[in-house]
Amino acid sequence: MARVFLVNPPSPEPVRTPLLSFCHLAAALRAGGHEVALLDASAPHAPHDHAEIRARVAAFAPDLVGLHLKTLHVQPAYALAAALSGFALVAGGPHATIVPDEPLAHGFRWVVRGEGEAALVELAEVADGRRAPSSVAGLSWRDRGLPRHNPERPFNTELDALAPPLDALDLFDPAWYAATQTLPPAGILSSRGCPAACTFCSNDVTGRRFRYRSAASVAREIAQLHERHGLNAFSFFDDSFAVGKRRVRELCDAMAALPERVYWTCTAHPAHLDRDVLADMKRAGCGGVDIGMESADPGMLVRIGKGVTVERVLAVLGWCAELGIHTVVNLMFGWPDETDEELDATIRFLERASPLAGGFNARGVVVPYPGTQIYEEHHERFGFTGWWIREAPLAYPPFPTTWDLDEILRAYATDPAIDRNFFRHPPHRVARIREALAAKATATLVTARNRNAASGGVPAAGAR
Ligand code: B12
Repeated sequence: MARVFLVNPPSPEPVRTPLLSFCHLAAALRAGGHEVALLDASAPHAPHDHAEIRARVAAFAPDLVGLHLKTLHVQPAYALAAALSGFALVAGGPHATIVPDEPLAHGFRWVVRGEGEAALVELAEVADGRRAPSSVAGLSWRDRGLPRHNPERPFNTELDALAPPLDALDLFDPAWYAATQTLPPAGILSSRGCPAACTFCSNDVTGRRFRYRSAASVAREIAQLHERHGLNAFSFFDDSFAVGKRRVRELCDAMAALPERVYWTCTAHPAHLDRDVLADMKRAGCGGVDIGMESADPGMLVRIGKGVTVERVLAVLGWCAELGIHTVVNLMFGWPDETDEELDATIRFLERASPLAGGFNARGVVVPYPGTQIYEEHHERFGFTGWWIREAPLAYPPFPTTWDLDEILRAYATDPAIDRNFFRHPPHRVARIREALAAKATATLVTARNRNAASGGVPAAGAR
């Protein structure tokens, strides 16, 4: 039996719900017979001070201390790793998966690449002395000072066999989120992976191979959410919820058959949505869909590998409006080599989509995450190699916490990534992107105001 302490490092952009990946990891460790403690230091009211975090970790006397790494917030994570020197540190998460050598050079002894449940349990067995590190697939480690990368671990295809994530929820202190009762995770995963090949997407952990849980297994988790927490509203955190018409229908049937009516949102690719699928989803309690579109210029949609047309998105928005499903359309600006005309096509689309869409995403300037095609193709040309570690972190303002429209406008209408101007757009285009961000935020506010007026002030269930 090993003792494992997991820490989600403090982040300038606080997250107000328990980290779903920690629920999965902690539940797997417990199911494997190990002792787990955790600290979500990214939560707004959790301890953020390094000395206090170190004291908590030390009090648990762990054999392993695991940190979750995302690219955008890796600098505060490495600062925490330095403060935790002396413990056997293991890194995991999207950033650690893409650049495993980097955490190894920042005080970590181990790095788990990819999905972590089975690998972390096996690493706990290494800590126990029951296993050799070379036998853990997907593990990178320092072997006599030198980085060593074990072979890849295949994607987990047995998602129904995962330990139930709700079994680890008691490890999160409600006070970290200013809650009085245990706070449930905001999300459920019905699948992992996304078959699309978008040039900007950083989904290296879950990858392109689509895998899914049985409808019965998902329905069981939803029923538990209600039994244990009285909750009947949640989001699906799947990369791409609507893959596979038969699968979606089975899942929707299972949700519609639950004794309690549920309300949920998801993220879906417009190519997977048609009127029938959306009607199934609505029947099963779908209140909102987050739609990835990114550009409304036909040539740009091809260049970024989106696999969708402007007409298709408008059709999806029309079906959703007809069925009463709230939509959030994701649009981004500042693509590599984006021309004035291509940018204007997206700005003009806001007007076409506004009468149908529930709103648009916050911010929206393209960020080249490591491992993505747009990073690999352009980092040398534009000189942004290793930006996440070489430059000051991008200072995103926290997301609004209230339905205060002015607060929403402040958070949505700006984006620190435009100041960074990764793809060296000329000044007139940077100015145009700033206008586009403001136009997108305004379009969201106008639709929100109209909806609020129509519903007597009740906020609609929005996607993220
Ligand atoms: C839901 C979600 C969110 C939610 C999280 C809510 C919550 N309480 O959990 C919210 C809205 C808060 C969010 C915010 C952001 N997100 Co987000 N999010 C997701 C999404 C859709 C699902 C996350 C999830 O649960 N995945 C499922 C689990 C199984 O995967 P996982 O989280 O990677 O964890 C596994 C492994 O990574 C590993 N692992 C993870 N941590 C650790 C730690 C250790 C020690 C070990 C051993 C292993 C390990 O094991 C886990 C279980 O298998 C992913 C897409 C995706 N496919 O993951 C994006 C994703 C993680 N987000 C991303 C980004 C960019 C962000 C933001 C930075 C966005 C922004 N501000 O611009 C913020 C960061 C906020 C912050 N302060 O951390 C990127 C990260 C890319 C990167 N290279 O870092 C992703 C991958 C989306 C993408 N395709 O680009 N996000």
